[in-house]
Amino acid sequence: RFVNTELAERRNLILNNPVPGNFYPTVTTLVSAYQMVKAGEVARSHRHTANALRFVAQAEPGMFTVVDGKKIPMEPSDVLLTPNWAWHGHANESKASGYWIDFLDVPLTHLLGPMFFEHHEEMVEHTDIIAPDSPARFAFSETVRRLAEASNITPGHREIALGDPALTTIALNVVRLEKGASFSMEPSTLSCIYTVMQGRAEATIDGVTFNASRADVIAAPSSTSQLWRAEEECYLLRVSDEPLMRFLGWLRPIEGAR
Ligand code: GTQ
Ligand code: FE2
Repeated sequence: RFVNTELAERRNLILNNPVPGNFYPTVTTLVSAYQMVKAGEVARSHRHTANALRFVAQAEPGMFTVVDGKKIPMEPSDVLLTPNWAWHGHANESKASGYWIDFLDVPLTHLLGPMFFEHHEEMVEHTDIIAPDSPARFAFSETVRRLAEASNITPGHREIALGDPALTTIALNVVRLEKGASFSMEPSTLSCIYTVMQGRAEATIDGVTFNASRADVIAAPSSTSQLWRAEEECYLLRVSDEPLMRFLGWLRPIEGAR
C-alpha cells in the first residue's frame, strides 16, 4: 500500500535469486515477480520487447489484463500471455486486490541488448471488448480438462504444454501429479521456474527439499536436478527457456551434475 501505481510502473516484488553477484534474474534467462493491483486501480498500458506471462494467484470477477485492446478476464489459476511488443495494462474493476506472478525474459533481453519500451497514449487502453476466449488466455478449467484426457507418462504423472510454444523464448508445461506420485527432470541446460497451480508438493532441487503450496515459486536453474512429489493431487506450472535453447542447439543433458 506504500507504493501506488502512479509512483511505480508496476507494483511488483521481484524474485531475484540471492546468489552472490546477482541483482535481478530468478534464473539465467528469466525473472519472476509477484504483482498486486488494488481494487479500483489500474496499472497503465505499455509495451516492451521482453515477452511476459502471468499466473493468477488471487482475483475476483472484474480483474482484467488488457492486451492489444481487449479485456481478458483474470481468473484464479489462469495463465495469460503478453508477447513481445503487445500493448498491456491491468485494470482492477473488482472489490478485492488482484495478485499474480509475472514471468518475463527480461534478463535475456538485457543481455542481448534489444530492450525497447513505450507507454500507451491512454492510461489503460479503452475498450468494451471482453475476450475470455483470447488465444492469450489459458483458462485453468480448460487446462484441467486437457489433463484429464491426457495419458500417464509414468503412474500418476501427466503433462501438457500450453502453446506451441507459448512465447518465442518461453515454453509452458503443466504437470499433474496424483497424491504420492512424483516426476523428475534430469540436469540440463534449461533454466526453469515452477509455481504450484493447485495442491501441495515437495520439490527437491539439487538435493534440497522445499514444501511448496499454491502460488509459491521454486527456481530450478540450469544444471540442477529436479524431483517433485505430490503431497496431495497437484498441478505444477513449469516456465522454461526450452524454445530458445532448442533453437540455439544448446538443449542438452549435463552429466555429472548433482
Ligand atoms: O505487468 O507489465 O513484473 O512490464 C515486470 C515488468 C510486470 C507488467 C513485471 C512488466 C510487468
Ligand atoms: Fe509490462
